[in-house]
Amino acid sequence: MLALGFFAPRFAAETAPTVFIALAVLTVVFGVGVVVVGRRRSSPAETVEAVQTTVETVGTTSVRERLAKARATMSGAIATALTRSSITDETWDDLEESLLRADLGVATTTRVLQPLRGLVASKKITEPSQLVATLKDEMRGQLDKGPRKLNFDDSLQAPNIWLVVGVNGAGKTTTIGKLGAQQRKLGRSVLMAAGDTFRAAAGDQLQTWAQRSGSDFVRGAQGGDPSSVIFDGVARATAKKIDLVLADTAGRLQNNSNLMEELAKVRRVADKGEGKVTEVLLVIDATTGQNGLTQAVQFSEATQVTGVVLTKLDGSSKGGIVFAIESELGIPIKLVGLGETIDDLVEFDADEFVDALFV
Ligand SMILES: Nc1nc2c(ncn2[C@@H]2O[C@H](COP(=O)(O)OP(=O)(O)O)[C@@H](O)[C@H]2O)c(=O)[nH]1
Ligand SMILES: [Mg+2]
Repeated sequence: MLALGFFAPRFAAETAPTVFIALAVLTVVFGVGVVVVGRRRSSPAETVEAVQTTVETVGTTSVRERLAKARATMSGAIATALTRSSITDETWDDLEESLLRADLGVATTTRVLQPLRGLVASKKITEPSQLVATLKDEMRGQLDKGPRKLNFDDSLQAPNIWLVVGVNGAGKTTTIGKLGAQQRKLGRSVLMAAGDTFRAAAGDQLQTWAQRSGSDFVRGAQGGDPSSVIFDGVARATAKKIDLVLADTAGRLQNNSNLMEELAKVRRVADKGEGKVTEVLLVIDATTGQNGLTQAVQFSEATQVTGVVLTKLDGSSKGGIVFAIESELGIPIKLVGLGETIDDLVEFDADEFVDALFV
């Protein structure tokens, strides 16, 4: 202790200038570093992108950001593939692993990799970077089943009806809420029909969305016949010359009757009145994985699905199910849910989706 007390002041006096100089050097180096990084951030190309962002691509940027989780999953293994100096068995393992992790499923994974194996075997592709670029093209090619625009028949002298189906908790009611608010912004009048009579809370939830967006609202008794709620909704919309009926449905039923039979009936009854069903949207939770394909087949048989809404992509590292749904079933993915607010429902953009999955 004593020795320390004796040496410390001397040590400080002798080393102080050195420490000072070292600190000064550090400050300068760090300062230059900050300036360099700052400059890099505002390089010309990126400035242009930033300007465009404020004009048109606000949605795009946020979609990219919010797809970060999906991207992170794929890009790990793909980055590893890119670090290899040549295309080896491990490269194929890396790619396969990343595609399966993103939930493309075995069939789709095999299908997108098959042509690439041919190109590598015939030496048309020799570099890992070429391989990844071609994989990206191949994946884009699986997603060309447009049109993705929502069907709205302007010439109809009666309400357009958009039926929303899907399993419990997939995000049907939330999607109707967002969709209704967006359609109201487009200037269309909207009526929301609470065809999920399974829980009273489902009707309340939809009513809140209807009030928020300035939409009309129709509900029935709890446990009542969903078809009659939709029928009443269409009748009311016709009488009030409302443009669009958004029909919510249940993902499970009160009794043991078959959900698919019930939905088929809802669809028939909806078409029976004055209005016309111009869109049947199947809502699929992105975290569902390959089971989403089975759901798509079943719901499609019952209601002739015209488009898929993939929800919860903000919290999922999956979403690869969209490839199987489009390429195997030919049903276009029309919308993507990226959160719980009105602005969190965006049009599906295949190129952007594939881009987001890569580094
Ligand atoms: N993070 C996130 N949550 C969502 C999304 N869509 C729906 N949800 C949530 O998922 C839950 C179930 O949604 P709901 O609309 O009630 O499902 P429904 O049973 O199919 O009608 C709710 O907590 C919603 O807020 C989305 O795109 N992202
Ligand atoms: Mg619901």
